[in-house]
Amino acid sequence: MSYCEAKEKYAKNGVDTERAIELLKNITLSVHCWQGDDVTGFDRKQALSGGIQTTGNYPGKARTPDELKEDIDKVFSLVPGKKKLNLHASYAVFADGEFADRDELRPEHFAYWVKFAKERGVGIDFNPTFFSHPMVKDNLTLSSPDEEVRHFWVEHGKRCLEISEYFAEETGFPCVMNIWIPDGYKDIPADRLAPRARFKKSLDEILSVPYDRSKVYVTLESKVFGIGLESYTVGSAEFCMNYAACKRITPLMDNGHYHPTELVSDKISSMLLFNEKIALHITRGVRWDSDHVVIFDDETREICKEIVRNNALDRVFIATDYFDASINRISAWVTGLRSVQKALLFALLQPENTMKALQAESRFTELMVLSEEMKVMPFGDVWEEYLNREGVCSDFFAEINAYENNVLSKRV
Ligand code: RNT
Ligand code: ZN
Repeated sequence: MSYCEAKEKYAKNGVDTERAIELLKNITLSVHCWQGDDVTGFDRKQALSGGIQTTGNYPGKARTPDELKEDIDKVFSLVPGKKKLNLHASYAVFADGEFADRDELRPEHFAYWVKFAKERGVGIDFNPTFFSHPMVKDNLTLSSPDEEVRHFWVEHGKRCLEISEYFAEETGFPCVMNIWIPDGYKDIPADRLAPRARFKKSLDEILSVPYDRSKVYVTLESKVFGIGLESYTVGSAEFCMNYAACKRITPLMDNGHYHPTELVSDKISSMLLFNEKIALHITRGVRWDSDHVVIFDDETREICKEIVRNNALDRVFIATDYFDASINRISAWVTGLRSVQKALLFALLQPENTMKALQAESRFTELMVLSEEMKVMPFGDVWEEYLNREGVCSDFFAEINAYENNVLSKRV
């Protein structure tokens, strides 16, 4: 009943809720696996490094591939719409007694996840892991002046390209392979150029491996600073944007990776004008790149509005990237993913043509009034309807609680 009323109210504003629901159903979110275990992975289980940090010690963290798999299934069951699994190389699963270092990883080390993905009919995205490893020397990987270190990580990148292609072939879905390196300096460097030149050379070496560009989309993620790397990061915005443009790979913007008043929502349109595809890591930075759980806030909505009103749903790879260890991790995961979907739905329910026309006609008073009115439309009823149609419960806290009692609390 309430949905019918909501539908009518939206229709009066020229918005078709049925169309919005249909479009939302088909948007794929790339679900980051690392919320489940505080970015630990299975290959080395080293302390998290690279200037990123999880804080909190909530019980029930996944310790094994089977536990992580179980948790991901729980998350998938509570999140509507299309999903992909986003893995890091550090989540390789070895046979008993076997071990392969990052420069020797092979597709078979990810057969576990391919089986998982195939059984669930989802694709896999991938990330080489350039952190939490003894070969990260002085916080440097691909930009290291130590040739042994640099070479090790170039090899890692090459191995990951091969694994990404394997994911695409096995699952039938293209694989997005994202490169992010933590490299940088705590204090003012004497030479800003040489590390970037080495990073450029290393990327060229990695990308010299032939790969099928229709199956693997390589993305490059920039960053402004990291913890302990406050003064300089090698993979800055300018470096990554220019490199991606020259090499015709895909730029990736993480909204925690810019100065605090700089907004990714304002960057999307420019990036779309010059790139066939762009990629996003949706996160929530609180005072720094803290990777808080994404909520239904202004900037998440604004980012989604940009994707929708620029007609770019098929040109933006949307992934999540946050990790909170201070609350139930399944709940954190689900809340963040649902928030992105809510923001997408909210964007799909805007009378965008009317609003664009008001702007073009300089009717800014009316535009403001309409924008504010749209915020109090019965959005929740449409969201609820979407969840019902997808067969996903809207009150997921009870489910999470039961899962905590029956599964997570037993992990001691
Ligand atoms: C770090 C980057 C990067 C990582 C993940 C784990 O600041 O955002 O994307 O969060 O690869
Ligand atoms: Zn990121």
